[in-house]
Amino acid sequence: MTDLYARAQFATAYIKSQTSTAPVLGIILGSGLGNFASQVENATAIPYADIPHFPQSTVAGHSGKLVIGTIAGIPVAVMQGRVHAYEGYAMPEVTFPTRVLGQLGCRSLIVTNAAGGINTSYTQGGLVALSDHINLTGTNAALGPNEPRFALVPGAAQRFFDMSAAYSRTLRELAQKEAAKQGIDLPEGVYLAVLGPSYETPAEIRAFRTLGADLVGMSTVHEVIIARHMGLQVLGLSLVTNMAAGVLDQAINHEEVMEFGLKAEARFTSLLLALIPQIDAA
Ligand code: CYT
Repeated sequence: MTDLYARAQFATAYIKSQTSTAPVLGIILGSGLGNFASQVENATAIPYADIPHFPQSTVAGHSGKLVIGTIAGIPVAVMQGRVHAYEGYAMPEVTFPTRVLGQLGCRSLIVTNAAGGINTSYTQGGLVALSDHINLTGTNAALGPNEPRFALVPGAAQRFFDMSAAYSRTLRELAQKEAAKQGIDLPEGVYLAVLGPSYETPAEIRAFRTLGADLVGMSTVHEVIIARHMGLQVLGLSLVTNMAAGVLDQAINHEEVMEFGLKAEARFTSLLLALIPQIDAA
């Protein structure tokens, strides 16, 4: 079975055989944010290893389970862990789970990640709502033959597709309002993606700041490109786990990235719990 669409359908059919819940919202949890999956009620947790064609994460802190159930009564599919291009996965594999979320019935997607703060007004442990992205990974998730059957809404899944409103203004406004209500600081920012796995150099970070980037990371943009190809609405949230290279006079390490995930967990969780029913209604 080489056809991407057929593989995605096969994986989707397997998942549907494991749960009667039909998710309308997908959530991809980034490094250090995986505990949010414990918020899912009436949960069916399916290890990625059990799902046909699903890629397996090799990174510490990415546990590799699809958790389907409800949050605040809304049927959701939560990806606890994702795979990255730097692990050696090809683009269709990195974005395979996003394709499957769409086929499961999701019409909105919340993508989250751990990112380095380039904008010096950000603080470690802070949350940022993505307003846009810059893809400097040197590749594109929609490479290869176009598959119109991936369209979830009329006009989607074209060969060339619009990215001018990749991060839904409506969902961003809901996030801003809810954050303000809860007293959570939620600035907006542009996420720049690199391939990784090396962290960036200080010279790269200075260059990225000049280019208009507020955050840097190694994920998200591929999933967002594929979500937009299919016609999903996207909300992007970054957790600033560290200031990017050269901003502070110190080295960057993965343990710090994980530690700040845990510290931000309460804010992240209460923001998302309140947002989910609003996104479903939007
Ligand atoms: N931090 C991070 N660069 C960083 O500085 N989490 C990803 C990429």
